[in-house]
Amino acid sequence: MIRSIETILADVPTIRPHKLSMATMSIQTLVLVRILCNDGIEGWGEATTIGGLRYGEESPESVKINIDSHIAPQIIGMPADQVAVIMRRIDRSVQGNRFAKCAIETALLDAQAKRLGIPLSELLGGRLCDALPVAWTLASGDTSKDIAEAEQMLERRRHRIFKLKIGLRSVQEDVAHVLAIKKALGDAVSVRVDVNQAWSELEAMTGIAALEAGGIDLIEQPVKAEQPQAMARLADHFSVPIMADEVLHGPASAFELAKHHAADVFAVKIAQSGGLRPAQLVAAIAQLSGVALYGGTMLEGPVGTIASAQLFATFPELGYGTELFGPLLLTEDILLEPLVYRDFMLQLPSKPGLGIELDRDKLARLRRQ
Ligand code: MUC
Ligand code: MG
Repeated sequence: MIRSIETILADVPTIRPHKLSMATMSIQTLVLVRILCNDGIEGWGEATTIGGLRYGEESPESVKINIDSHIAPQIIGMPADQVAVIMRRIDRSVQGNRFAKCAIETALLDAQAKRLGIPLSELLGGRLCDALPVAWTLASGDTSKDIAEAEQMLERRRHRIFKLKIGLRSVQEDVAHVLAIKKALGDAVSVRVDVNQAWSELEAMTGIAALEAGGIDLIEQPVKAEQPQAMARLADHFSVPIMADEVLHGPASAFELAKHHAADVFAVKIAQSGGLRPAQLVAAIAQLSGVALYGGTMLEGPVGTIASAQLFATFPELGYGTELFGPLLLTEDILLEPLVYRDFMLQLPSKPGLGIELDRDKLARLRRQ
């Protein structure tokens, strides 16, 4: 039986300002959900987002109040091992709130996998690999700082895929910034861009043409999420792959995007999808329609990061790797044993459930009162 559900907000400073087209982050607010069951088993989930309400339509505070007021009261007392029944009850009575649903579902699946003594990936169909490639996002806003940061990552064998955040400056300035970084890093690394919806379709035509000619490997969400037809035209026009991110809100939108071939690649995010099982459907739709996959992040801490990894490790194809670096952007780790990043890959734990253990003292210190 579910005994209690607690939603915790913890503000953790980032290692440097992280500049996106819609927000500059200097703090990340981790949104953590802890579900305690009558058999003593505890499950953890995460609903962290980016920039308050600047990125998505759920804020850390709205997730907390909606779980505390509308979701927890409905499911406390339900049999904790009936995860599908619990999630159906929530889906029938709560519109939207995909991040909140993801955190609850993750916590329930973590508890259930611990109960069964298996890693979460086994509950999700079975692990196909033990480590996942991880990209790093260069977003200091300064070309030479970004190059130095990338060189350091290469030297430490932590990342060899780099995603550049652009869209704040003019198209010409952004293109110059990206191509300078690509030139400095050379052909052995993959350089990609995330425009975070900042371009008009015309700007995208100019910008992508220059980036494609300069050897950039992937263009993420160049235009507004409300313009999937423009995405489709861009995907049709260019040979450099176009990736859907903000436009992708779970299985129904994945189906629409795939039907109209509005993207060559999907950035699958568990919270944007509404949970691990919906994200699994997004991946299935992609696979069936010939869309490639990328494991996305909302810059979650270790709970959401490893939950995502447990799912992505079950994908038969993950052509563009992942960007599961969220914990590395934070100045504080909330795990007793930090996640292992080695040889450009995030290593999956083999312990039951998510396979991690939270540092309760650390969390008690960081959590909002
Ligand atoms: C996004 O839009 O992809 C992922 C990496 C990063 O730096 O920001 C996020 C969100
Ligand atoms: Mg993105």
